[in-house]
Amino acid sequence: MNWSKLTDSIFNGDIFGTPVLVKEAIAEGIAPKDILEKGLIAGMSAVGKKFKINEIFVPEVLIAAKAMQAGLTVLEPLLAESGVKPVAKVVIGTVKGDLHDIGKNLVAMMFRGTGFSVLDLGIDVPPERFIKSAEAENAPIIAISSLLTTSMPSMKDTVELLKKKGSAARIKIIIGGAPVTQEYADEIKADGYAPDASSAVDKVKELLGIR
Ligand code: B1M
Repeated sequence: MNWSKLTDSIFNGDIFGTPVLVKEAIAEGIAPKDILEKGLIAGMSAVGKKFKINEIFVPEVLIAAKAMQAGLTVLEPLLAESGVKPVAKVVIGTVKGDLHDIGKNLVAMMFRGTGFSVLDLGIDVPPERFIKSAEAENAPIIAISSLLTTSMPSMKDTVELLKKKGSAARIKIIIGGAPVTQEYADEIKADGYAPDASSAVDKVKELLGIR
């Protein structure tokens, strides 16, 4: 298998070519786990690296994520059969009072693209829902996005509500979004902050002790 063909097809956002290459790899008898890790995830990691250093921008990342999704659609039933375990589950959403979801979707795609399982609660998510969902899904991470200074206090409410729960010891909260800063995360005692989608993945891996 020529892995660079598959990673390039993700990097270039080739929505039609990626599933074809995945099907070819399956036909060659390559393990679904290898196709996922050496092809799709490697391609998306390359996208994340370029995005982080401003060599590519949001539109390219969204298109790459679509190509990744197209490849995953072919691979997903086989992965389920072969028992490839997701890295961990992330419950993600946009904070209560806030309808912005483009950045949150990008963060969710980056998590999916790097092997995490994601439960996306959508927009306008109240603190109780974040916590109940993470508890019910046994997810170790809640990822909260906010684009409005007026909706940021609901992040604080979520952190405070979690601290009152028995599940607080095993659930960590990471926050982000244009007006959010590391200082704000420290102030509200969130476990982590990330300025962009690929840093969010790095931060969650760091919090979970995953290399
Ligand atoms: Co709104 N809006 N908007 N808006 N909007 C902003 C955010 C604003 C800065 C525009 C401005 O005034 N200059 C301003 C907020 C001001 C403030 O609070 N400081 C604003 C306002 C005021 C409003 C309304 C109140 C306007 C009104 O109705 N009067 C209203 C609020 C509605 C509501 O939410 N209750 C409103 C509505 C809207 C639209 C519906 C029209 C639309 C949203 C469409 C949608 O999301 N589906 C919209 C848009 C598009 C914007 C701007 C123009 C673009 C936001 C965006 O998608 N950026 C925005 C101005 C701007 O940012 N230039 C603006 C691209 C996206 C990829 O970036 O979301 O920052 P971003 O995500 C980044 C990082 O922040 C980070 O990763 C992403 C990329 O790597 N990140 C995380 C995000 N979440 C993360 C979570 C993490 C980690 C990283 O961990 C969990």
